[in-house]
Amino acid sequence: MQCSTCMKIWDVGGTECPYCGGSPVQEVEPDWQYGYRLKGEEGGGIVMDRRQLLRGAALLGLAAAATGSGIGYAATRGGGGSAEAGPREQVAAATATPVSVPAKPTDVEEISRHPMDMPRTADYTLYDKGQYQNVVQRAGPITQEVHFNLAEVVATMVDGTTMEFWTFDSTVPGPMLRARVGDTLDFFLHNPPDAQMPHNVDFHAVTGPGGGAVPLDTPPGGSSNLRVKLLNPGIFIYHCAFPDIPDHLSHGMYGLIVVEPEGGLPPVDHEYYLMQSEFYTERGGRLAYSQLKDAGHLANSMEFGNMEQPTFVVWNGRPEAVAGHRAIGVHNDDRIETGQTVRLFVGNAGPNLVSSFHLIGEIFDKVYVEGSFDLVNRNVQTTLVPAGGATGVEFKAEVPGDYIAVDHSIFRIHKGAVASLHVEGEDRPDIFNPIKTNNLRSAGSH
Ligand SMILES: [Cu+2]
Repeated sequence: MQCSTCMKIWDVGGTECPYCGGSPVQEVEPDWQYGYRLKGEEGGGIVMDRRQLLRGAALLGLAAAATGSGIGYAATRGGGGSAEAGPREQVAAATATPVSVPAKPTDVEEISRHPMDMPRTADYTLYDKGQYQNVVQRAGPITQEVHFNLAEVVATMVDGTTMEFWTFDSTVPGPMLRARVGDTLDFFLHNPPDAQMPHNVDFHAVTGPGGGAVPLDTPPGGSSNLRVKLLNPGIFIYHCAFPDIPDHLSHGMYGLIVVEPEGGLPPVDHEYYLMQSEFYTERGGRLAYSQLKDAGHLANSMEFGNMEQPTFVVWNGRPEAVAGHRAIGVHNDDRIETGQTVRLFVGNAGPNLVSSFHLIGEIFDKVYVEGSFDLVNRNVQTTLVPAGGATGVEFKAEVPGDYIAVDHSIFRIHKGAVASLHVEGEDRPDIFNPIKTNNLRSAGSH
């Protein structure tokens, strides 16, 4: 059913909206492309003006450009982008526009931590105020003093749609830490006085009860300090584990800590930091993220978390965070050239879903299975990243063009799980040679 007043949808019947008490309510049914439609009416019964229609069609086009997904092809075929949009496009446009609560003013301009924003070395002795400082010449194990500042912020999830995030250092994911086995982590957690609640950190790299969570419980206005020795190498996640743990995890409180093996990791030309996670909102999981633009402020939903039906599944905090001008390899000081090697540190915070990590058009030459540097698999297409786990992958870029990293549970690209990577260089017809193509996509990669 759908409320005609607040436009929210629920599964079981009734004549009154359980959210706002409004009436009348209308019966809806699942729609193969857009999630739902008014029952039996194929878009009929939704009154729209021409401006709304065009806006909805434009949003679909944007989504297609960002994802390279089939949405765009279907929309073009059905007349999206023109004033002659068909009934399915009308439904899509209508679902993009209802606003229950207006978008809130944002506390940060960008919630996403860029994949390049990570330490290039494990040889620093201070992380503070967002900076990796005091790089040293390592002769053996070192002590790293690390300061995380907690921040509960409102930020943009998609254009016109805000959410509340709880963060380490104001981004999702939080800062990546990098040490070497045998190092000591002298960790400080600071919670500002205006915070709503306590937070902590459970480091999966830490040996000891709770991974440090309980001693790091930090109330608003407080700080805490835990000193640990890193006994095991690997790629680990960390996350807030203050009760209710699912509530804190699903607000964005996680990141990676890489503990390099003795002697360090083999050198590569480029390294990046990617982290998958889900966000659960009152809108549930019916719509594509592109249909949730201009949806106003979306409250977190424990109900949809319990049902494991995310609204968003994302790389680095929000849909399209690693695309367009924020894609990997498009920045002047970080071009990936053919012949160069790339390493991705990939975490999965969950809270619920297992990721089937795949880079379309590449084969991983090496996979550090489940984040362990001791188990290397080779020539892998797709690798599993468990919720609360991580992996590392390496590949050599041979053919220029645009590549897309996905969770190959593939409907999740509708929910935002797409990250783009660009490779430059001379064409390699000896490896990849389009003999006859039909140019169906004018915005092709190459
Ligand atoms: Cu927390």
